[in-house]
Amino acid sequence: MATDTTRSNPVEDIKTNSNFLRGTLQQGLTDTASAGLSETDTQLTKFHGIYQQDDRDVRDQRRKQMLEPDHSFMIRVRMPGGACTAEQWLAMDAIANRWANHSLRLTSRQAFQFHGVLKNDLKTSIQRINSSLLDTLAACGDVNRNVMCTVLPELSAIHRQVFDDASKLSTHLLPQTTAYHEIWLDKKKVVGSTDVEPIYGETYLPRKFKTAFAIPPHNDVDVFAHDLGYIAVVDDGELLGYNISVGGGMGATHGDPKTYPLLAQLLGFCTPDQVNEVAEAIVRIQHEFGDRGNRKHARFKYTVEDHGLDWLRDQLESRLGYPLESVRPVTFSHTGDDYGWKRGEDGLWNLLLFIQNGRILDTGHAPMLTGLREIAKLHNGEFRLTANQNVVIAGVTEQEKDLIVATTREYGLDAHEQLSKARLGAMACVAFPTCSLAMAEAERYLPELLDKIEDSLKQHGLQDQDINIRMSGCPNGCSRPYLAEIGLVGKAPGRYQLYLGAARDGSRLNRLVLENVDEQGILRALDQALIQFKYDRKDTESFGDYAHRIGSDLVKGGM
Ligand code: SRM
Ligand code: SF4
Repeated sequence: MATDTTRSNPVEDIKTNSNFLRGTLQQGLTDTASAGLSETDTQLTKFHGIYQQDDRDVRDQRRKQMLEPDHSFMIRVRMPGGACTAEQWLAMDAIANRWANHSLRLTSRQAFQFHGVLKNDLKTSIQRINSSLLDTLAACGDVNRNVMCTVLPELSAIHRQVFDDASKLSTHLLPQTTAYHEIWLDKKKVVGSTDVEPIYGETYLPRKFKTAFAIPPHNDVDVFAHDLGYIAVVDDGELLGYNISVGGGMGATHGDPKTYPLLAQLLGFCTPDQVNEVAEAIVRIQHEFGDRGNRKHARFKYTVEDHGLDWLRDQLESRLGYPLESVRPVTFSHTGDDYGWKRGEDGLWNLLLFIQNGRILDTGHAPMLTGLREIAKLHNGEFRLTANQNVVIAGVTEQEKDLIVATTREYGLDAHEQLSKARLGAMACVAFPTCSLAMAEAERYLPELLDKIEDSLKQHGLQDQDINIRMSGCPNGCSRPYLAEIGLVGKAPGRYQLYLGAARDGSRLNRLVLENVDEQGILRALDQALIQFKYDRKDTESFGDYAHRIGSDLVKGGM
């Protein structure tokens, strides 16, 4: 598809005319006639980490009653590498209870999300986030988003360096406009000062841009799903630098063959001190050459695909003024999280806990929100949110350990000790009722579907198999379903596209094998695939590799 670098889509105009992301937000926030904001301002709030949403469960009913949608807002906190202190955890918990829907949502990009915040409470919530020394700037919008970093705790020294590089890059690529501080934090603009966006300019990027840092052999961040990836190259305990990967992305649109998920490709190698300049040059290339005419073709993955890897390397090297070194050999072994206790080289302990679909709330049998609050009160280290919607209680001392174990038991936070591998490895996006783009359920439905898949696994003696299952409520792929051994992508209420066969190390996408299937169809197809897998697989072949080898024949007879 031809790339249009002229500015012709409406969001480009909104950005250009926004006075560096101000729009009419100040006025909109005080307008009591509506619980929402103007259409234009809802595009701009994204750059401030805020999405306007409405309760999809009551949308039709309200429309019939001639009422405006039941508006509220989602706030996403930017936290590089998903790290926060215990004190910050307590601050987030307080916001969730006071101004949001009494839940904290851990995202697939290591961030907190609050849902159900009313317009009137937005400013106070953002101020509280900032007074805890976290913020929401650039958590969404056409900019570099929250920079991800593996939570890998065992190699504490390397982790610290890589995490440091990720944090510095996050700061380096932040927007410079003072709009955020004026609107949310009541900071006065210095008289006579003008905004400068040295990297982004007034049009920012053509589309969102995502960066991740991984330390092999763990690929817990799904590095190849990112626009830009840094893959640590470590030799004899020393961080030599990073292999650079470019052009990954998950999003697609049903029925539009010009949109598709793509895995990132390896471009070259850079040293740790070159990380920021490499990223800045790549962002500038995307700024210049990304498609501003068509938002469905505006992600960096299409820029790379349209122009080619050699073109990109030439562009990059001419901006850097030096050639990139060649990619170094490294291998990944797996995606997903490793649960339980791990001791770091620094002698401190780290406990990775399972949070189903990232949703932390108090339920009768598991008052997890309260439990994690209690842990935050007694814990002196930090928390790290994982890229798989889970949490690590990090930097636990030997003395603290027993009390933390007892607290996890008391509040039902020890589920990783009992649940099936399939459930522990599963992930669903938010979808209904808050996501405006959801076509089918995901977070609210996957646990129930997993009960049935677990039955099938048990029936075939496969209950100990580690098969990775991800569900998204639409083809945008927020749970990275195209990188799952079993991927389910919402098509319509109760209906999904079934994908099979991704590699367990995150290096191969799965393939569409069945379209528009309901629960019965999914279970029948999986049951049939699992039986064949049981009898036909080679040695220790994973389900993903087996499904990839057999292809769509695996599910044909079951339909
Ligand atoms: Fe996402 C849009 C939720 C990770 C691809 N995503 C949305 C919105 C904001 C819907 C909207 O635009 O109105 C969803 C809000 C739902 C809600 O109610 O909270 C949403 N995305 C999420 C989260 C919360 C899913 C989750 O359950 O954890 C993740 C938040 C991450 C964060 O902290 O920043 C989330 N989204 C992802 C990922 C995974 C990743 O980045 O590793 C992807 C696929 C990777 C990629 O970007 O290619 C992803 N989200 C999208 C897309 C498709 C983009 C595209 O290239 O086509 C959209 C729609 C869009 O941008 O137009 C989208
Ligand atoms: Fe919403 Fe679709 Fe993302 Fe799920 S995949 S959160 S339904 S945009």
